[in-house]
Amino acid sequence: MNIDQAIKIVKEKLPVKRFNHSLRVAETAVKLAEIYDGDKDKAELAGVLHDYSKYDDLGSMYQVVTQHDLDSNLLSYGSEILHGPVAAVIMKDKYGINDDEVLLAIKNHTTGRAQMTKTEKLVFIADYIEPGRQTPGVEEIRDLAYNQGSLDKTIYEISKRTVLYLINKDINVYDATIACLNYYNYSDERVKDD
Ligand code: DGI
Ligand code: FE
Ligand code: FE
Repeated sequence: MNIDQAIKIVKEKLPVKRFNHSLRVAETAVKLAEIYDGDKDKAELAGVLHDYSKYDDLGSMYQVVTQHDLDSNLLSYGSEILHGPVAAVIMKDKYGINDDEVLLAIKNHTTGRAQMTKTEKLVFIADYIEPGRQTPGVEEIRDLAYNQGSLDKTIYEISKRTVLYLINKDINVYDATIACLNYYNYSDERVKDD
């Protein structure tokens, strides 16, 4: 699928605010790809498509999880966690996207995970810092991403904030979210392999 087709299906599927968010995530991911020597085309495509399933009906999402043998723990969560994994399946099966980096970036954009590919990192960060986001403290994360030269540090700081937010609200934290937090913890002394 080329970028124009991607924009078209997302525009037809999502409300205008969410469509505009998707375009801003794509633009931000491309900017980050320029800074961090990533693949701009993959970052852009995954950015445009990442929230494709954001408002899918929950029953159909659970069906995708079961029929495609996705992590059964997903069945304990709502659309917040499901929309990435479900969109990745739809992009592969219905729209024929075969690029694993693009599919993984869509799949894991909400939670992150340990050992992300470059494109996953770019989209994960772009989703948090795109210019429409007004989360308290987001400026600090933008500064890290644009000026401090470390994708991994940026990921850790996003993960940390997300986990603290969830715990404070007594919301369950999904396994991949915790795995991401631990893996990118730069205070931890394990040698990272990427
Ligand atoms: O889809 P977006 O709104 O653009 O952003 P997103 O896909 O990053 O979703 C953010 C939401 O996902 C936010 O409300 C926090 C929630 N979230 C992230 N990690 C977890 C989580 N929710 C639960 N229950 N568990 C998690 O581990
Ligand atoms: Fe999302
Ligand atoms: Fe998003």
